[in-house]
Amino acid sequence: METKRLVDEIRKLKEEKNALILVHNYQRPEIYHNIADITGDSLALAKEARSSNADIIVLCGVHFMAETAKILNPSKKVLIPDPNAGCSLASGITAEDVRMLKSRHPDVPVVTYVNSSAEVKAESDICCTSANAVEVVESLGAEEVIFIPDEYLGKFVQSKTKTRLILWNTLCELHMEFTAEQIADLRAKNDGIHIVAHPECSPSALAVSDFIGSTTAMIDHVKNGGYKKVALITECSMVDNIALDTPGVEYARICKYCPHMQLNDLPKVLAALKEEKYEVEVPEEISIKARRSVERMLAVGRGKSPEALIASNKMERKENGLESALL
Ligand code: CIZ
Repeated sequence: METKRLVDEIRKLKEEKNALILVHNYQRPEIYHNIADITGDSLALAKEARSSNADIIVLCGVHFMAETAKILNPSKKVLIPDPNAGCSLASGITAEDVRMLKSRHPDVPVVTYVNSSAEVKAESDICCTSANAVEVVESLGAEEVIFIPDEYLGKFVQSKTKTRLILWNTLCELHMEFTAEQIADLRAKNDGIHIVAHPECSPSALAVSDFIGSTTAMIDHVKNGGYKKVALITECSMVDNIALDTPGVEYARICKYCPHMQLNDLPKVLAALKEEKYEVEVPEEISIKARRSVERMLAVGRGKSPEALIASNKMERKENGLESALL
């Protein structure tokens, strides 16, 4: 009953305030299934935030996702229900670290996973998500690329591309915990189980998985695969969310809850809408540079060639007087 009251109040306030609620795949089921205008991975949420006409965007996810929404649509009020919802990857590298890497590897382009702060994005040439990391790296046509901050995602991308990657040593505190031994044990106990893993897991865990993909790719794979028994090697709320959508599939749960994603709940979303808190701000000079990196990623998704990117970068530099490490 309490859930229904909260959901009703949130939906009413959302209409009254012309708010858009964007919900990441890792959010609790009561958020994901009841109040979302859009659910998805950070790439999908970024695209929605960019094109939104809402006055307020409530980002149910972690801080870097809300920052990305603000960067892409700076005139909007962007709220996050719990300002402490961080990310071990985003806090594992600073803008100073990126400047140090660039000085050690001059002229090598920097590809940054969106799980990073606005300051780090601002120091980068282009962003990527786990859904498009290989495509983004290859779009640059470079022999060598600095790929930050997730070392395991970097190793996964390295296994798919001939471009040499220079990696950083930060890991996702959740995905790093899964081991090949756990997965082998799961297989031994569950005949015919299909193992679906996220590329933030260790190379040894990925080596014994059947499918590797971003959260959205994992969801699509399970929904369309016709599997009877599945284990998702990722965040547990996502397993809860897909399980509700795929009643015919049995899930063996060795997933883990992300302590940051779990901070958001319905009472906090209601408070966010009522009190218009916690507003996410990005200083303009950081925002302009970070937007360039995120927009370049979105351009790759629209099928722009590296040549087109570099040409638009040249034009941008002329117009804005911005420096770029891409050229
Ligand atoms: O990009 C995202 O949303 C994250 C954090 C994971 C994924 O694979 O979707």
